[in-house]
Amino acid sequence: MPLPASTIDAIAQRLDHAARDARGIRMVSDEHPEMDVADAYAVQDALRRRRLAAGLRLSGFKAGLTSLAKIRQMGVDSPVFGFLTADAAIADGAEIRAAAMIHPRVEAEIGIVTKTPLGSADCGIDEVLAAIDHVVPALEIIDSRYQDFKFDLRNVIADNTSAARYVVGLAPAPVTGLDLAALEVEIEKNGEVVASGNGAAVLGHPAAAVAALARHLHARGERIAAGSFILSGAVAEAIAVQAGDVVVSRVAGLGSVQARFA
Ligand code: 0L1
Ligand code: MG
Repeated sequence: MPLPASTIDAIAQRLDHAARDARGIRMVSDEHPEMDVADAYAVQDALRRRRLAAGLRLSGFKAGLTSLAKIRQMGVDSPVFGFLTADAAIADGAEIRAAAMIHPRVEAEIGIVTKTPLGSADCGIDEVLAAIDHVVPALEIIDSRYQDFKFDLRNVIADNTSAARYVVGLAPAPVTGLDLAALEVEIEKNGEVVASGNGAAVLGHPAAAVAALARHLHARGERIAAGSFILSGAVAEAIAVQAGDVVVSRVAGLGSVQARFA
């Protein structure tokens, strides 16, 4: 039996307050062990409604758990999806207050901006590529609202897949002539390379993750609007950060993007 609407709204409020107060909370399933994945997306929808009702603007979507290693680790057969709001966008190199989050981590991603609406039951890589206006190096700052960054699939979906902030690089590039799967990425923390990856680490191709997002939204009666910003998924492991840290992602042939924590 699905969780009642009043319970869904109460859980969304709890998660929203945890993010607002930068205070880790216990997993939702501790109190609601019966919560399933459909309930969890209903909580995420309620969280989105709360934020839009508070005046925030939907700027796009994200795919998460997109590496085969993470998918296997979580024992799932599909990535997870979340929403982005415009207030969470940080200018390249601008200061990000670490204390406003609980335990932030940074992921290097390929950011995608759409030029046409996207979404169909059988959306695939070609449909995604045709809908892309430009791509750009991006960083996602994830911050689980759960204590110790510990959760399972339904809990992380309810928590909007740990979405917290994102940084969009300043050098947009047309997708024509670019092989997104072949893009090589190096991630530096405080001047030292700490991780590397490539586009293929994202479900084999970043557009495959966006296609999965488009199919997910289509199944829920929604599409990706033209002009949306999409975080396609991490190309390497997430890097834990604190005040004073600087993380740079360098994408060969595409430029770089920086997150500076204070
Ligand atoms: O964006 C991501 O891949 C993160 C998804 C949620 C899992 C996590 O917080 O590590
Ligand atoms: Mg991510």
